[in-house]
Amino acid sequence: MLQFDKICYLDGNGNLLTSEIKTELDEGFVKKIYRQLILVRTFDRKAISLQRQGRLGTYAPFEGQEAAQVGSAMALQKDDWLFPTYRDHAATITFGHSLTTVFLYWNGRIEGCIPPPDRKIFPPAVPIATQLPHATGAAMAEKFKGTSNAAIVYFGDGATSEGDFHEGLNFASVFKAPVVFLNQNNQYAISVPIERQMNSKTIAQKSVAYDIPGIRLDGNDVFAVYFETKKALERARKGEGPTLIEAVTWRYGAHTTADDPSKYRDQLKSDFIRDTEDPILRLEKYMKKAGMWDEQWSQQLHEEEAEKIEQAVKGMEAFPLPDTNDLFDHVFEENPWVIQDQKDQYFEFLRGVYT
Ligand SMILES: Cc1ncc(C[n+]2csc(CCOP(=O)(O)OP(=O)(O)O)c2C)c(N)n1
Ligand SMILES: [Mg+2]
Repeated sequence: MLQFDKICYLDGNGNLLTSEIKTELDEGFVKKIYRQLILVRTFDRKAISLQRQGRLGTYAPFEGQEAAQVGSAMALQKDDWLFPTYRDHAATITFGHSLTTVFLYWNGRIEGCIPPPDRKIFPPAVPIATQLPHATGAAMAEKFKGTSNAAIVYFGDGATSEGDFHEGLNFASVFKAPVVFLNQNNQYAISVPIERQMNSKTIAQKSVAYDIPGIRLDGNDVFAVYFETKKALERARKGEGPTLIEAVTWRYGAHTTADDPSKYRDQLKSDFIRDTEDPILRLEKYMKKAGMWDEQWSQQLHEEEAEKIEQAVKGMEAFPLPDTNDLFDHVFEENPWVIQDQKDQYFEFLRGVYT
């Protein structure tokens, strides 16, 4: 039996389990992580609220998974690549996507896929696992060009059952591509629990087939995620090839705002995980024990981050209305007849609605 123990640096009670990282945990750095965690959680809750008010389209929440995304994205360098899924906007925001842009994406706007000019962030992959071969390809290109840039690619537990997962890992292994495969094992693929879609006991063990390092860690421990991702990226930059990281975590909410998790999950389990494992609570506990906590600072920080979110919502809502042609005109240079037919029908429908 392959054994991949779950690495944990900071437990649910805010205790540091290793002295290895102590010197790197200066107060400014810890507070920076905390601020980012609050920013993204506030974003997530606001997005759900906007969707419920009809001001945002269907939305995929990540609450519970903040440490896995923020910790790993903070380990990146400016010229690295980031390949997200539809649930990884905490990572893309941390790496530099603007909040307004991410809101625009969830309002179905193509502008929501455009990263800042100095960041290489792909649009979220909705088809499961397709982004893994893309990331491997980008990493191979960086290697062929002789740079020290790396790529990180995010994907869920369900994605590891797709062919693209295996193709991405195999190519990365063969070509020693500088890519970190960051799996967030939130233990569900929509309503399918992990034990019903794989017999493997862990996702990390899948690294063995490709002879690359596999790390299993507590994905709600932002320190473990940050420091282990950093090590993996350093290996990648030195030419030592890819790493598969399994960050074990849990999404508190629904798969998307169109889903009802009470149909397939025990809410008590979710509540228990929130009480005992939450990434933000455990960091707060650590900061209190380490003498880094200041109630007034925290209160002000919450207000500042909430204000950033409000400004971003204003930015999204001030955006000019979309052009309906955009729905049809960006896949082919010239629309094939099936798409043209759909477009004609849709415009006819709209004429009916608005006349
Ligand atoms: C190729 C493909 N098949 C099926 C779907 C429908 N689908 C959307 S999300 C999802 C579950 C993915 O689960 P996981 O990889 O664990 O990611 P999570 O949603 O938990 O973050 C599925 C099957 C899809 N988007 N793409
Ligand atoms: Mg999942």
